[in-house]
Amino acid sequence: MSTPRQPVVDVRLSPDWAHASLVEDVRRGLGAQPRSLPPKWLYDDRGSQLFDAITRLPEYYLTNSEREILATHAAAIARESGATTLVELGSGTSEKTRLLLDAFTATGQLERFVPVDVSEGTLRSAAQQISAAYPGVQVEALVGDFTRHLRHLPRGGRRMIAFLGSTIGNFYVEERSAFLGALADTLAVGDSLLLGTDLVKSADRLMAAYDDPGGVTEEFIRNSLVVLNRDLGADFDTEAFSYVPFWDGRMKRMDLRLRSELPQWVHIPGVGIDLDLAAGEEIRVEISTKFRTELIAEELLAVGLRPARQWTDSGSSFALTLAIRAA
Ligand code: SAH
Ligand code: AVI
Repeated sequence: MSTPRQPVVDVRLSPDWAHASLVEDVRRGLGAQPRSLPPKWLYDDRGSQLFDAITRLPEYYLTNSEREILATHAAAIARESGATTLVELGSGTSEKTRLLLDAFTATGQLERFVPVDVSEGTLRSAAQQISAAYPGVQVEALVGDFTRHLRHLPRGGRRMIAFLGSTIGNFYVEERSAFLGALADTLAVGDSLLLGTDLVKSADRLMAAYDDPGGVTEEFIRNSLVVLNRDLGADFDTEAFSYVPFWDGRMKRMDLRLRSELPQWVHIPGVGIDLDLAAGEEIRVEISTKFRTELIAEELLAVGLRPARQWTDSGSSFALTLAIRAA
């Protein structure tokens, strides 16, 4: 009987590096107008748990729609990618990814799974569980920032990078094209990208998905201030903020903000800045862009990734695109 292999965990996000990066992001984002925060700081342990709870909300259709596509087409994805290494960026719990792992192991082609995430606790626990469930697959987890650490992805074999959940929608448009370009540079000719994207739909349905009656999404967004209070010694009065989600039809994105209902002086000693927030002033915590299928194909082609297949779920809510790195 063979002993199950232990996951290898490569930590590129040392506590010092992560802290310096948080300080820099907060200085740049909160110091500017309009004030904003990058979404990667939403995923401390509590934030990761809250996101997991969001994926189970009946209004948050994204996860189930993508799961339906994976359940239907995972075998075709395994076949057409021909990948022997599956990389997953922003993998979180890798729960839906099991559908891919099942299909890739059924063909006998999969040698290695490389989940990548900033949220170390969630990643370590997912890596353990996947190692135990797929003993024939070497799990090489990477604790890192996918905007900074792509060069640390293991090389060799035919690779497919999965970027699921429409996490690409959380980038601003210029960050998105830079990121897709960096992904294309990382891939060898014939390697592939599997990209999950949420599609444009009615404002009512989108608002319901991002403003659930139980307030889970609100708590997830508000948790960004809890992170700043804890990690930077800030003194945000988190209860003095209200949650303001809205659909920006021009930019085709949900815009998720926190509005200070009172004038507040906020000290952020870890960054060495003070914020003078007026009553009604807003901080943009996250955007979530929604796509048209043609736009996705255009953006991929522009960086040398040739869309080979595109699938949607039965409700046409969500798309998965398999693109191959062209010569
Ligand atoms: N792929 C999962 C999780 C999506 S939530 C799904 O489809 O359900 C977004 C995930 O990306 C979180 O686990 C978060 O920790 C991770 N993440 C966000 N920004 C990141 C970054 N810059 N680098 C690496 N991981 C990041
Ligand atoms: C991870 N990301 C794709 C989610 C989204 O839908 O944009 C994060 C999220 N924010 C609020 N709810 C879910």
